[in-house]
Amino acid sequence: MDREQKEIVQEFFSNDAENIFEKIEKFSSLMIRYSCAVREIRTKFEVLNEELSFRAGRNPIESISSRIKKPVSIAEKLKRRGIEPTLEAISSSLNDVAGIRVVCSFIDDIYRVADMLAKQDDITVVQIKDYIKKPKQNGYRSYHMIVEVPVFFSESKLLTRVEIQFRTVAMDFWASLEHSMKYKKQSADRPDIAAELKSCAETIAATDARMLGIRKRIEALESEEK
Ligand code: 0O2
Repeated sequence: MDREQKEIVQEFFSNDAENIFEKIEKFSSLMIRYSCAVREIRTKFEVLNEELSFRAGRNPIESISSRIKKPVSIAEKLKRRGIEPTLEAISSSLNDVAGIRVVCSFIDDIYRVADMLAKQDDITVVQIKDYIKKPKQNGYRSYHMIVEVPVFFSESKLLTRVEIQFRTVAMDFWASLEHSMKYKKQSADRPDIAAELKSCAETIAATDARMLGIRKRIEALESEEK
């Protein structure tokens, strides 16, 4: 944590020194709520994957990972947006405190699995950003969905937001490397490097489309043989 980050977290927790323990307890309790929401959604994907792989003989989901945003990243994001850093602001203004990444085999698996989740009656879809149909300027592709899921505690039911990022293995490969290079070096923003990265993203998207085409041809041949 650098000095500026330390100051942001200090501002978040200790403006009112008398209440610091109460604040920390409330913050921890909010984070428990997010981690329970993540568990609920992960289980839903695991169930879908098990069922779909039994029916189709292949796994539509390659891997699922999750994270809870670190306190310093939460405080930084609120500050960046000019929002007073309060507990209320975390749950009302941030959609990505709880995050899940679902890596699928093929592009059509993304839409199928996302749609199956969206149709579950305890899930409310709050927002969709389809960076597959409309990639970001730098070439980033992924399907983002913000959902609300109820988390049942001993005396309350709390609707909690989770950000889900759906990607193919290929999109994930590009995004992970792009993120690590951008994170480490300012020079990753140079126009020539940005253009090369974008070109890689396009090659990857074309390969994703060809792989889907190959799978469909194999499926068609297999159903002709039956
Ligand atoms: P981290 O460390 O991944 O959590 P919103 O949250 O909807 O209010 P935001 O943050 O602009 O606004 O949302 P958006 O566009 O849906 O993107 C959120 C996340 O998508 C990012 O989280 C990244 O994980 C991923 N992402 C978006 N654009 C890119 C990109 O160009 N490259 C890569 N590699 N990932 C991207 P964070 O907040 O950056 O952090």
